[in-house]
Amino acid sequence: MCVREIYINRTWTDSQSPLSLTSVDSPAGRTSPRTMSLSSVLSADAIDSALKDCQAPDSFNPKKFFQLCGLTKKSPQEVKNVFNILDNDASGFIEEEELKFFLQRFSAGARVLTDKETKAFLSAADDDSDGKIGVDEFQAMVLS
Ligand SMILES: [Ca+2]
Ligand SMILES: [Ca+2]
Repeated sequence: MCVREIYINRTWTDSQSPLSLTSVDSPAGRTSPRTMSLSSVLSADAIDSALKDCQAPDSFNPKKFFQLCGLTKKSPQEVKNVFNILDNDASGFIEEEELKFFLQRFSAGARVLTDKETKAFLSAADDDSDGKIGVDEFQAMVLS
């Protein structure tokens, strides 16, 4: 009796599995195959101050934002890399729907642009008036 109790006790102890603490999978939506990230082009501090400057709705100014986040000092190739990140569906253009979430590409917690801001941004960059921003239009807007 006594031996059996000890045996049972020991068996239980040996087979006790550690509490399941396996890491939770990475948050949904962050697993894009496009691994290039804005933080590899721009400094986190610069992104921060650019985002802080346009926290209030309808205060977003694309030119000022590009200056504050340091993009205006980058090479055409780096600006193109940023364009590719903003072109979330890899269509070759930044469409209005992607433009709306522009700030969230810089920081997931940022706000969406208002309709007014989105349309003003689009028309400021859209030189050929096709309703979307091509890479040349993006580069021209940022670097001119
Ligand atoms: Ca696109
Ligand atoms: Ca265009």
